[in-house]
Amino acid sequence: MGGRGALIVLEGLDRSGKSTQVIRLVEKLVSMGKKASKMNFPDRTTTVGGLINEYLQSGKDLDDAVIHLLFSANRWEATRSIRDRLSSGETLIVDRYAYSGVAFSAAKGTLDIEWCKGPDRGLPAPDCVIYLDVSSDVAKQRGGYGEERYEKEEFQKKVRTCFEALMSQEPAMWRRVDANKTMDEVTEEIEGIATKIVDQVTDKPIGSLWT
Ligand code: T5A
Ligand code: NA
Repeated sequence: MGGRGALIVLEGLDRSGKSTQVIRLVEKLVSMGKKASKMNFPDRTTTVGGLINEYLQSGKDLDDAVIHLLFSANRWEATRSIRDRLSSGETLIVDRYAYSGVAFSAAKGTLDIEWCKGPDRGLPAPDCVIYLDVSSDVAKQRGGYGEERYEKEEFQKKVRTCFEALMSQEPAMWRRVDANKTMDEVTEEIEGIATKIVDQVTDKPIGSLWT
């Protein structure tokens, strides 16, 4: 017993099933007697998050660099809480993080990946990123697709290419899960990965992202 909690991030294209799986994973860890909670980015409840929400709902137009920096600021707002909670032994399961930040901004073609990584350098580093790999055909059949700014097939293909580039830069950090499978199959695979990570990190210092 004792030691810090794990920072586990779920990433993937829109409709890959991240929010569904984050909730299930937290429930599983809690049922195993672990202290665990979920977080999500963007956090639309803060002042910065409100601007992001307006932008995503296509109401507000912002320069590509400006919205990129707002998404990053929205993570920096949470860093003290993330560090404190991990240190107190709580595991955090996070629905999107800086990888979505880079992949969605770089996919626009106006900003390169290295520039996009800049503002998120120094955030608490995840212990593992679980990538829910969904095909475009499957994603677009799932509920709600097409309502927000980025939910267009051509754009999602570019986002996928950016995620692949980020994965190839840090292969040891990422675990790829086939998210075309049923919810229960995906849940089982994620639980296997996450429960091991939780047990492995207790004595490790919290890392610093991309530094
Ligand atoms: N963004 C985000 C940036 O540009 N920069 C950033 O820095 C960040 C953090 C909003 C947008 O912001 C962009 C990326 C996004 O375009 P969001 O609020 O996380 O980000 O997006 P949401 O619209 O809330 O969520 P997603 O579209 O990403 O969906 P999820 O969470 O991947 O999928 P989920 O779990 O809600 O499932 C979608 C549907 O599919 C079903 C579910 O029941 C649901 O109906 N489903 C399955 N059906 C069959 N089989 C399965 N295995 C299924 N899993 C889920
Ligand atoms: Na979601």
